[in-house]
Amino acid sequence: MSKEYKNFINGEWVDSVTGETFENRNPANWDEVVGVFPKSNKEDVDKAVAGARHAFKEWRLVPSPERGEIMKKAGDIMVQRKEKISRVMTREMGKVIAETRGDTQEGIDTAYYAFGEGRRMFGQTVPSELPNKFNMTTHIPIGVAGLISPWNFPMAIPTWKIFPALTCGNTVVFKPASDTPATATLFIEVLLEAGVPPLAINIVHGTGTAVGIPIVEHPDIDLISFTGSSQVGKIINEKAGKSLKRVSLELGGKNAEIIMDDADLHLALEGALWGAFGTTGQRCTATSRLIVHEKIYKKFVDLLLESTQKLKLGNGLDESVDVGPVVNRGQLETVHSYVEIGKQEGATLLCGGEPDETGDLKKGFFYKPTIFVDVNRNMRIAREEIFGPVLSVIKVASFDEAIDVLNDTDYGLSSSIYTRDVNNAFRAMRDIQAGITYINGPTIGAECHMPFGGVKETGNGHREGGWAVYDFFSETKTVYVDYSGKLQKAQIDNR
Ligand code: UN1
Repeated sequence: MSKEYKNFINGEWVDSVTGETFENRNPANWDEVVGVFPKSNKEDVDKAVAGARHAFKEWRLVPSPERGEIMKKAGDIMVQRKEKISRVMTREMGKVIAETRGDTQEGIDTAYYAFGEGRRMFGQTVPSELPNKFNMTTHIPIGVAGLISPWNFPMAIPTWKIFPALTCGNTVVFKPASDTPATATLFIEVLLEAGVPPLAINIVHGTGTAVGIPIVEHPDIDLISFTGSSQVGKIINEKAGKSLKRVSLELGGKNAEIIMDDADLHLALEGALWGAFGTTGQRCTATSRLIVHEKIYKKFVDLLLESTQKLKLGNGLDESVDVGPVVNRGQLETVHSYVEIGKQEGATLLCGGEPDETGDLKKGFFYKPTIFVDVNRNMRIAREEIFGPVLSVIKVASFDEAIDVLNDTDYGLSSSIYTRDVNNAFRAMRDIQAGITYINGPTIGAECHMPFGGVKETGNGHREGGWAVYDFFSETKTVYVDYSGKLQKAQIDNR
């Protein structure tokens, strides 16, 4: 019997109004059902929003240091449950256990960061232009936050949204990706045990169309934070725009690593492997393009091929495995269709290029780590987000060409350059069009206390992570206190 899960709405664990359900299966072994979840719709969302709206009346008045302490407790509970959460996460989305432990750790770090922010929430005091008058800004809660998260970081990304949303005094209606509802549910259990008021946190399981869109369109939801594809992000922005909701979008990427001729090649190689094939390439920060200087191109490609062929595929619960499955059949098909496109476009397939169905692997959705060489910047495999273990290698003749190729994309999330030349490193920091640039590190590995987000079609200018996300989740209130005892007319009485 597989475990049956529920929504948490209006303070209660409940089925969906229709009683319909969906299954969540293990991508490493599709016969294994991880759990059965409520298939919800607009009516479930309405109930959740009503609960959250009600809870906001009191939660907004709880001092933010006290809210932060609840987040700290949540972090402490997650420390205790780190292994359990990580194993569930590997079972439901496939990435290897070392990485799901890292994902849970990122959630813990985000909790502890929220604890600190609860005591900061600084406003500013500013001199008034009039005598006997005092000016300041404060942060105030906004209302009900609608949070929609993806499946590739089933714990970290929900915590990036939920901890700051709650710490800032908002209440939450949360829809996790339908590929990773179990990890999300474990997180809600943690929050309730830590002391988040039950009505302040709601989880509604289901599809983007049946649950996500009603959240985005709901008149009683004040802000939306979404992580997912650029295509869906545009739809969300348009729909939310009708009611002028505040919207934070973290969308696609086509991240590149530049390897200059003066780079430490072994370091660059480790970075490329980790960036391209970690999480089976399913990160919005994944390295999907390698831009390699012609002087070291041949040597580097040989090293890359040799190391890639050593990567071990398998069930992520096996500690010796390097690369897990892709998340589901649809993703496997997308990845494979891009491989076909790459071949038709004239790129040379260096390795991989097909599913791995050896032995038990045929029970899941395993795809061999794939490298294309002789790629040029105009090919679709060099321009479109694939979200799988496919790496395109592009040869360049100079630093300037490398930067130009890197920037020649609709996206701008993460980026990386390996060089020992400090001048080029600083020019790269200035000239690369991306929200994140790593010098001598891979494109992945964001730390939770730093702003995270991108330029161009990667987002709409907001940042998650760090202090920046606390601005997104709170309203700036400007306050003037006139203690002169008389009417003072700004711009008139003082001129
Ligand atoms: C994502 O790729 O969706 O930088 C988030 C990283 C992670 C977060 C990535 N810490 O790779």
